[in-house]
Amino acid sequence: MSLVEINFDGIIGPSHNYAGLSLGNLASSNNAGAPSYPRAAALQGIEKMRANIGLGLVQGFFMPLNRPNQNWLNGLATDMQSAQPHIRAAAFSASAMWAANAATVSPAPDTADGKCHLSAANLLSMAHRSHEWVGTAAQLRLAFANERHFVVHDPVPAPFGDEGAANFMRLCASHDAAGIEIFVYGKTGGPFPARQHIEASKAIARAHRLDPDKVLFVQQSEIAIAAGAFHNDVVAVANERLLFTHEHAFEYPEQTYADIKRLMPEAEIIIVPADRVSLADAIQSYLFNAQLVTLPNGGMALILPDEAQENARVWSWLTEMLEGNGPIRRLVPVNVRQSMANGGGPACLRLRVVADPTTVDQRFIADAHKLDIIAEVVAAHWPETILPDQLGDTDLLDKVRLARLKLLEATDLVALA
Ligand code: SUG
Repeated sequence: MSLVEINFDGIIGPSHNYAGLSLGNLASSNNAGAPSYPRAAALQGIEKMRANIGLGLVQGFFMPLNRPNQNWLNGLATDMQSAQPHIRAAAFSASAMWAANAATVSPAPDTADGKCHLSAANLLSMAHRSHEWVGTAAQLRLAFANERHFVVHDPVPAPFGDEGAANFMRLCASHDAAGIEIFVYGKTGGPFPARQHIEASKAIARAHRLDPDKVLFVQQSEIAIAAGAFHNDVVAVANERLLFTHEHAFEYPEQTYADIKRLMPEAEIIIVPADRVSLADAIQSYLFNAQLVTLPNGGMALILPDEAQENARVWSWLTEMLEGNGPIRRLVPVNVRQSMANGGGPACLRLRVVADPTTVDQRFIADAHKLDIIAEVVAAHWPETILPDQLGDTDLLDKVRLARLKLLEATDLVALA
């Protein structure tokens, strides 16, 4: 059995729109009310998956969830026609596209029972995300149904907020070796909420049966959250023995680096200094919201948003780093602008799972042919554009529901309907 990293991307759903729902996420607030382009958005996501397959990476995907979420509206005793605008927008959001928030994943080499553990995230800090977990958990239970290899957990109970893998990092000699797991929680974020609570992180570490000596709980810096780093993966990313981080990502950086070195002496830490790349530039460009991946022929690549290349200070720091012959050997910019405009970069769109791909339900594993089929459904059925005042429009709601059903049919996943 060979354990490899599989990146599962959330397919961008047909209801993708800009409703300004995420306080503390500057892109979401700044683009509130702008027209969205769901078809272009989903095709951008599919192109990213194609490019990653082209790099030799193993790629999977998750289906969009059923939106609007009438079950959630039922709980609130309303429907799309009569709900208040913010409730309507929350029920309609395509936010499950950001699969990094779907779950926290502890691969088999790290756990006491030798199984890969996945905990669906409750996402309860944001109303529109707090109802994702029901559909997400159902999907995880289908994709990772093989109980010899996987354990899927329900979310941590309220009021302890959990944002999944966006506030989690793993360092290891290689993906298939036991590693250390780093849970990053927030306490305060100035005017913005700290979404990840330490109680949730600790509960997940226990549920996943991690070795307490191989786990760190690290505090996100208040100034990073206040500057718009609503998730830790906006200011830091790890892969194998490398941590790539902004100087101001953590509240106690020196202690954090020392703890990492204590648990894993061979860890390497690349720190981007604030005098070269400010927190504002890091958050605007999403340079850290990159997929830091190991290429099949060795060496790492950063798959980052085009916005990082367009920021002169960010790009000059990155190109200098590349010349320094460090572990990161390639920069691969990708166009995910529709997602970026809601604060979701390349890393937000994917959930990493280290597993033997043959143990995963094959319907969730991508190849070029399946991506062609998915792209055809998107081109035929995803709305071209959604304007903010259209969310109660019954024609649009019907179109969005039908589009998802067509995708479930085309991928043999009608069981998720
Ligand atoms: O939770 N945006 C998402 C972006 C999630 C990014 N994920 C990671 N960093 N891993 C969020 O804030 C905006 C939706 C809107 O405003 O319409 C939104 O939910």
